[in-house]
Amino acid sequence: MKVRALRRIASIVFAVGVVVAGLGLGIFVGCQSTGESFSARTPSGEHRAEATQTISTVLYLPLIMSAVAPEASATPTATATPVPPTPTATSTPTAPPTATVTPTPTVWVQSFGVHTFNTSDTAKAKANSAGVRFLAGTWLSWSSVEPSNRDLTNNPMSGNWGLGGTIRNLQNAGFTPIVTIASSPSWALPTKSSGCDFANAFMGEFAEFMWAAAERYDGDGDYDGDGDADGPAEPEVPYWELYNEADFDPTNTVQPYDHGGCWGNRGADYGELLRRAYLAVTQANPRAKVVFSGIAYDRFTPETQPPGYLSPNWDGPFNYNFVADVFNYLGTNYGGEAGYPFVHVLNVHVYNDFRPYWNGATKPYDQEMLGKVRKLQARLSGLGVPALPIMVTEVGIPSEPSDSWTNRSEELQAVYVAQTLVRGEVLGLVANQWFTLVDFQHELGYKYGLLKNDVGLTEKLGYTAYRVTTQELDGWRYDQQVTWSNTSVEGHRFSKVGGKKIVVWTDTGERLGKKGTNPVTANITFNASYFPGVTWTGKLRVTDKLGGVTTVGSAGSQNVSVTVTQSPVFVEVAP
Ligand SMILES: [Ca+2]
Ligand SMILES: [Ca+2]
Ligand SMILES: [Ca+2]
Ligand SMILES: [Ca+2]
Repeated sequence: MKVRALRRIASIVFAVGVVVAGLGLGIFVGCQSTGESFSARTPSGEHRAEATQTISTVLYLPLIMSAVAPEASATPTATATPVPPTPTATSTPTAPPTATVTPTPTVWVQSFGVHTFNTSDTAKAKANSAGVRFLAGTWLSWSSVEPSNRDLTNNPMSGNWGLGGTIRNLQNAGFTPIVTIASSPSWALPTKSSGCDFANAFMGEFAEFMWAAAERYDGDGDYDGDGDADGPAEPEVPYWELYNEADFDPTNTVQPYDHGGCWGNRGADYGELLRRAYLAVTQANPRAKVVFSGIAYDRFTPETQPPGYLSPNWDGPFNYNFVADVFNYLGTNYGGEAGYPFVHVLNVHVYNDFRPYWNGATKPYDQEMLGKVRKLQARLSGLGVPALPIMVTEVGIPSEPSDSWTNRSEELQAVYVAQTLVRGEVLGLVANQWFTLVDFQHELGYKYGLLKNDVGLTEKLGYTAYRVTTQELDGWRYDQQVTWSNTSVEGHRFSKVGGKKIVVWTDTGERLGKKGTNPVTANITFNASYFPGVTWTGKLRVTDKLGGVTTVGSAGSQNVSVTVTQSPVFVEVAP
């Protein structure tokens, strides 16, 4: 079984609270040292990795596992039937109203997002044209705000704040930003920390920082919450993510390049951090949402990985039990306290290379992202954690280069873009961030972007697929999964008043581009029963991921056959 964990790099530019990071497979290592470079090879030579950190504050150490994966015997999990969002009943006032009671509309926003390091005007314009709603990749560094410890409780203006301009620019461009808290200040670090965690003695200081941040960025110009304006209104930050990939265990020694430090071996401490931050943020701004760290939740340490995990190929530094440790701590100590479980949104990263482990027991159900998110949900439910909305702050695949194990191409990337955006809507994600919008300089040349990092940010096929998918699904709510006898066919139906649309593709259960595997082509038949409530004509309009349209069938025919591949198509009854 050959495995090669390719070398990776990530460089981070930190400026005015925005970190520009390089990341591939969501493997995050927090690191605050600068100018550090390192490389490592396991004795077996099967794993190899190098990473170089150029600028520093936070280091991402993503890893592509180009591997011949052992067959995973995935543990069967309950197949959750997706429940379409139901409108909230609005009570009618019974007393004779003197004023008109306006029901508060339920704002429904689709999950389309990107993670981006590039927030240039061109990048923002292209993201907007592609239908992007959410932007992740903006960071607020605690160490930048408080390079030395300040009294933010009595004088919140004493912090070095600088996030407002960035947030305002993103919001003016039409995006909802997700701000990630990172990089603890040196005075709060535990011994050997790299900046991605802090010592327990500073929990109160962290809460103070989060309170001051949420109070400042709540849109009212009152920076200290005393009811008096202190300056210009700063833009409101709607989502605060607390550290990235906090399930990293810095004590893991599986692979020497995995250094840095987060919370993976300190689940209880992260639980305390979460509780303190949640209480502080919601006090300062009851509208703001506290988002769990986007956990890698793959490449688990050998000690913690669940039975059947893809060991040894996927061994890594992430603690499978981190989330359980967090919520067991909170449930045991604060389960009865107002605010439990002290987080508004759960958050997990999804990378296609690891999908075989997460697939549902029965194709075509719970494949890939659907499987990973639902298994995580089932696990938390088993721990007694109330159901939480979910966000995926990273999901992606590079368009190049290919290697001995994996074919990569713009075409395959575009296939994954369309599949991913659909699966995110199927799950009802709060936000679903493609990693990443624009290619970034990567030591091994991995191109995760939908746009090339050239002067004009040239659009790749993945960009077109993103735009077409959001256009096709704009305003369409997820309805249900639809199936055929061929279980390699994955189909999802969406609805609108008077309309049904089915997105369908084939899925082998294996990662895209895996050498030695062939994508499946299937001929499937549609008839009126697939489009309930829609007048059947015998003709179908089939739109591919790049926007090409064909009409198949003929007027009056009962059945229409369509050939499908791994590349998603959008199917509607044609007039
Ligand atoms: Ca302080
Ligand atoms: Ca305020
Ligand atoms: Ca004030
Ligand atoms: Ca406030």
